[in-house]
Amino acid sequence: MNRIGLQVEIPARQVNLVNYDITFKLVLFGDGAVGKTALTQRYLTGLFKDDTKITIGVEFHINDLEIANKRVKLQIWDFGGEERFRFLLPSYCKGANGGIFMFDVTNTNSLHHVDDWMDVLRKATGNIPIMMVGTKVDLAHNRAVNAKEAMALAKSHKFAGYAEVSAKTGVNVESVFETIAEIMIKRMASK
Ligand code: G3D
Ligand code: MG
Repeated sequence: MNRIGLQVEIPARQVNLVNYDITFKLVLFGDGAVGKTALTQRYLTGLFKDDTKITIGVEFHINDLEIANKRVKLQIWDFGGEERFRFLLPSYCKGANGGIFMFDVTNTNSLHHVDDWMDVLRKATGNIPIMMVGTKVDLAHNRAVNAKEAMALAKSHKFAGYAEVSAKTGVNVESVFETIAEIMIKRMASK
């Protein structure tokens, strides 16, 4: 087979891989059991599995989306929030373009640990855009954090935005990832 024949045979998928306009690394973080893995799975598969296994160390996933006429390859890094994995956090954050701090609206402590998480994050990443996301809003009867309080904290920590989601019902799941992707694009354009 001649050279030209070989070129014609390159599979379309492989060609597409080099065509992505932008790749963003997005890190998810927050206490164990706030729902990072469930949110990621809901976003990627449209399903809520109530038997997510504890995340050991870090898992990462890729999703392709189109925002503002740009093709974005979103790398979603899902961090195991348990204490014994914390030593991994600075290297996990390396090269991140954006982040989502997640807490569980039925668990006040998970919100109040925001300072611990952000201290490490800011040291490791500088001034990347980070959204604050309250999870499990389907559990309205168990709600312990109100939106006003969360929003005030989000403002005082200079988060790029605040949203409330449920991986169970799917509410706001897609829009959170699209919003942070848009913010990352804007941030990139302003540099
Ligand atoms: P983590 O990855 O942050 O550690 P997980 O958290 O995604 O593993 O979720 C921890 C638990 O919370 C799981 O329950 C999961 O099903 C539940 N959960 C996650 N998101 C939601 C949600 O939006 N609504 C409700 N009702 N539950 C949620 P188990 O029982 O497996 O520990
Ligand atoms: Mg997990």
